Amino acid sequence: MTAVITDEKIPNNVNLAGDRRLQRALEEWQPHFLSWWQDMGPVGFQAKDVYLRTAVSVEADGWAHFDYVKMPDYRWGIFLEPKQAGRVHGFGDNQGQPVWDEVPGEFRNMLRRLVVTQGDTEPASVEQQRHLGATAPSLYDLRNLFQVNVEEGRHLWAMVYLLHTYFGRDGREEAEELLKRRSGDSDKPRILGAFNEPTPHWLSFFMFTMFTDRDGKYQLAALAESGFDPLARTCRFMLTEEAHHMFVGETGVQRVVKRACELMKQAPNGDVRAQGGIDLPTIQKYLNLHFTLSLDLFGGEVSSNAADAFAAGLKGRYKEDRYDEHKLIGTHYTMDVLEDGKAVTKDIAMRNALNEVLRNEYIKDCQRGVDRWNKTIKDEGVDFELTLPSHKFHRQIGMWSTVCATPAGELIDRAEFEAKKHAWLPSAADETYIKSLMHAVTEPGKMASWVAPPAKGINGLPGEFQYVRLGA
Ligand code: BYC
Ligand code: FE
Ligand code: FE
Repeated sequence: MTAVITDEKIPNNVNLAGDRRLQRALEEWQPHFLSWWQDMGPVGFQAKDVYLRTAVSVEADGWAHFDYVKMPDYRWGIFLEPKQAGRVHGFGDNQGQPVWDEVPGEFRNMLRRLVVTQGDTEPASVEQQRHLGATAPSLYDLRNLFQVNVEEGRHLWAMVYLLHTYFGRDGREEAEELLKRRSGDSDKPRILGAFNEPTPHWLSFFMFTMFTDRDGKYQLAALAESGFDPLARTCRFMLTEEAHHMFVGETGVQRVVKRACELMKQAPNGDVRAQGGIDLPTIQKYLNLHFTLSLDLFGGEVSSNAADAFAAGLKGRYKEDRYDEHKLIGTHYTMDVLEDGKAVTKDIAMRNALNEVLRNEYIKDCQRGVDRWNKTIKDEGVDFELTLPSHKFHRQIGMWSTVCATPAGELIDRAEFEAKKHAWLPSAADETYIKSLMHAVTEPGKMASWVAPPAKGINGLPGEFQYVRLGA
């Protein structure tokens, strides 16, 4: 069966109706996307009405249209920020030259690799989260999960649009491959490490949307600076949706933290677990895990790939506008590197240090979120502080992956790390405990024992709104 592609089915601002070639490519790809969604998307709930936000245009009143939708009927659209007349390269060797509307031949492979890597994370996250619907702590949370899932689906569409429109036959092949790799599959895994890790319960979902979606924010922001204009414009629009994903994560963890504090005060001996909550030291372990998995997503500390992508004008820094200098020739970045098993501070040629520069911007943003969690703890009158572990701790990519470190960043030997790691990272027993708490709560307005209610509902609606119609 060939799907009929219309503006009504695929809301867009890329003149899809007038582009026969793109229509034909998408008519072939869309049924494959839908069968991937059925096979690998959320388990269950596909026939239920979910109160979802759909982007129907890029205008202020069009990008957040709310209504009940059955997920398979979600209108996955294609939106690019409107073109800015006269835009020039903001950085790199071509700074000041007009941006490209077509793929420059010499950088084709590098650009395709960036688009494919970005595109691969989107369906990967949907696969990682596919079983969570069965144990949602409330209808509000269930709806937020599905909102994130359909939007990650749309982000896949965004990258597939670029592949189909600008990369010819190999673009179409890559678009098919994006539906064939599987998160965690040993034969055909997703490209980046963190996207092959399981998201087995809601604490890890909240940590993932806090820390891993935030990598998305920083990577998309770096690509939003691109001199390949269609990529820049696509990523700019994706960033509008990303804000909600990080909101789900930050407020999700904040509500778990708040509940832990309430239960600590209620229990005579402060035993949160005895009352069905998640204690703060356990929350710290999951923070350590998901933050460090996400640090890996920025790549190696010293990277010629990063230097090449910057030189070519394909991937910039976070908010290039903030900087005075955009060529980065002869400048340096002072950072810790590993030499003979020791951490030493060195000046690294700036272009080669750009992964670390972006990672450090990301860390600052994570710290702002952790500060807000600590404010919640303080407001509850509890004496405890959550902290971000060092960038040297528990790394699997880059120079620190070859050594062991404490969360404070002190290098230690492997035996000591192994002996202490369950004080720092979730143990099998922690995991069993967290899973034991995961039961679906389906009555509107009710919450699971381990999480506080949200401060407000979605789109101005009350907390007890029927965000998912389970009966229908
Ligand atoms: N896992 O020069 P290096 C999101 C590989 S999240 C596995 O150090 P480079 C989202 C690398 O590929 C945002 N392999 O790093 C969030 C290379 O392999 P080859 C996703 C890794 O290339 C939540 C080798 O190691 N977007 O949107 O400068 C839900 C040496 O690489 C990893 C992007 O990532 C890893 N973690 O930087 C949904 C943007 N790291 O070529 C969605 C596009 C490195 O030697 N991607 N390697 O075989 C990029 O800009 C870059 O590919 C990376 C890596 C920043 C990821
Ligand atoms: Fe995304
Ligand atoms: Fe996201």
